[in-house]
Amino acid sequence: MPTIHVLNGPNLNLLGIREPAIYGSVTLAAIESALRAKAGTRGVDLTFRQSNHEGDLVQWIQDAGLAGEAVILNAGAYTHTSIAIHDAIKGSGARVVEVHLSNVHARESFRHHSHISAVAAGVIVGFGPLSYELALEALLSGAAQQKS
Ligand code: CA2
Repeated sequence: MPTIHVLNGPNLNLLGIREPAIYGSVTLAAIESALRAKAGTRGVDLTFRQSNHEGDLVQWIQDAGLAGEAVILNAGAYTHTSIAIHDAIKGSGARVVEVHLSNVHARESFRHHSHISAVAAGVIVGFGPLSYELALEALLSGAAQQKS
């Protein structure tokens, strides 16, 4: 059974608990459940993880890429700062779909640039929890083929 890794960056553990006006009231655990249900019907094994530490994300991306397994990545604020995550995607050849809950382009200018987009197969922003499901659909459909 193919494995897809869903990786979540800093502060996403607060989803549904704080700032509902921006990020909504759905928790990360609820996003995981919905995604697992969808993946289960499509014969895909999911890992779903969150970390507030950049190095964890770098390691998980490397592991997935070197194993030839795809990644759905919401790197949180590291999206806008992390050359290490960019390098991990590029260096391991990970096939990554970048996702964001909010429309980062309609927010502060420091959220407009992503270090991940240039090495991602595609980017889905602004659809709340549905962003993750659209990313899964893109990977399952074969649309997200491009590797970094
Ligand atoms: O929209 C997204 O998915 C983001 O990746 C979320 C990040 C933000 O830094 C990116 O620019 C866009 C922030 C995640 C923090 O999530 C929170 C949730 C509830 C309360 C506080 C933070």
